[in-house]
Amino acid sequence: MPSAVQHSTSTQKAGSQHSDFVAVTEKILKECSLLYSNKDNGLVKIAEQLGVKLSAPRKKVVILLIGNHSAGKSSFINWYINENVQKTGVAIETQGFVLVTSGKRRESLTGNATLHLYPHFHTLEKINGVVDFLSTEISTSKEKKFNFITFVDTPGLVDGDMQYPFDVNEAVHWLGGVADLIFVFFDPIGQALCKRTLSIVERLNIEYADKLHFYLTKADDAGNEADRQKVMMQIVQELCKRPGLNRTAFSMPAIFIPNIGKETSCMNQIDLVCDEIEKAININIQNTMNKLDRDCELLLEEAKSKLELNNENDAYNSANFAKAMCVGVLAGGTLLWFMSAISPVTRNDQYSTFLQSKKNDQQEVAKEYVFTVVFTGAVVQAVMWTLGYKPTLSRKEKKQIIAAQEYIKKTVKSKKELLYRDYLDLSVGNDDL
Ligand SMILES: Nc1nc2c(ncn2[C@@H]2O[C@H](COP(=O)(O)OP(=O)(O)O)[C@@H](O)[C@H]2O)c(=O)[nH]1
Ligand SMILES: [Mg+2]
Repeated sequence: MPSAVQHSTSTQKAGSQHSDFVAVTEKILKECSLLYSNKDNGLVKIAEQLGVKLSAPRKKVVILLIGNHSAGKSSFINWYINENVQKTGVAIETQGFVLVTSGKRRESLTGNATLHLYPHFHTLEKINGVVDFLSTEISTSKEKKFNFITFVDTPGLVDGDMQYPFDVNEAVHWLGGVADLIFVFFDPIGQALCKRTLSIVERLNIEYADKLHFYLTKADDAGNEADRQKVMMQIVQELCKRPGLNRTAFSMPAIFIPNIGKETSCMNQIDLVCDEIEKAININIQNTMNKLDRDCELLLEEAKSKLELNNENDAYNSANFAKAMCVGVLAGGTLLWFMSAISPVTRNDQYSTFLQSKKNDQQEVAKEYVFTVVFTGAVVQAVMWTLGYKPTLSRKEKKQIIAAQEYIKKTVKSKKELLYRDYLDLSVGNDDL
């Protein structure tokens, strides 16, 4: 086959693999999310009924970009989504935190709107003043795997007199906790060894080492291969001086934005960044399905123990009721006997008087019976109160729990199996399953 034809066939194949990946991933994440958030019988609602706290899985992978001012963070985002949503330049352009995510139409959201879009970002409010410097850029871009990503662009980090209107170190650290990936960008000409960047990275490395990935950016500006190696060695040496950063190996692919940079013979390893993102998206899908699995088990377990407890409480209450009835009937019987013993009805010596005032006595008897019934009821209540009454589910609640159990066992679990098959089919192929 001529090489041009071969090339176009392989490009077509890669293109169709990409659209398959996007379609299947979108379907899995959307359906999983619906299983949680469905207003009528979503898992979040079922969990509420069972008194369990459950949150829907996150659909998008959060990627935090940090680094010195002018390291190329915003340019990377613009390149990835092929749209200039973020300002770039040598001046300090990004002053606050900007979330860049995909959506139906191009829009910019303020800090408070951002917190509504990302409820799990709410505790960021604890850091004074950050929300005023938080915003979201929604882009309609369908480039690469942008559909499944939220980038978090951060203010360029600098040392010295620069005053941030909030505790920037604290805010970056907090965002590191929420992020799935943290990309640290070092550029060869800028202040690659900015102390603020190093101390933030050191702190992040202690808790989130596995999320951290280091890149030498603007590699086209780093001179020839030997210069580039020298810059990289300098950065690594500086990183290793920090006790919290003493790793045995530092991987630091060298990247540059195609078309922005100078002509260079150096290799661009920007594809490795995209691979890392794709890996995180795959992990996110698997985590989402595993979470669905675990949450189903958790809810079934909770429903089962709620019904079991209800049966136990029912049995306990019934046994106590039987006991209370015995005591009540005995007490009531005794009272009736006692009242009868002194009543003119049974007293022979008063028999004639009884006949004379029959009507009055009938009323007396009726009163005695009513009193006995009330007394028996009171004794039953008192005994029940002494023995204790355990709360039980109403018929409606019980029915709801049984319906939820059925729904999870039949509908949710079988849907999850189908989604798993779709996912494996995508990665392994139908024939190998
Ligand atoms: N030569 C070169 N310049 C770049 C590259 N990436 C970004 N820049 C330039 O570096 C400057 C700062 O980039 P920017 O993305 O604003 O950095 P940020 O402060 O980290 O967001 C801009 O003028 C960009 O055009 C690159 O890969 N190569
Ligand atoms: Mg920027």
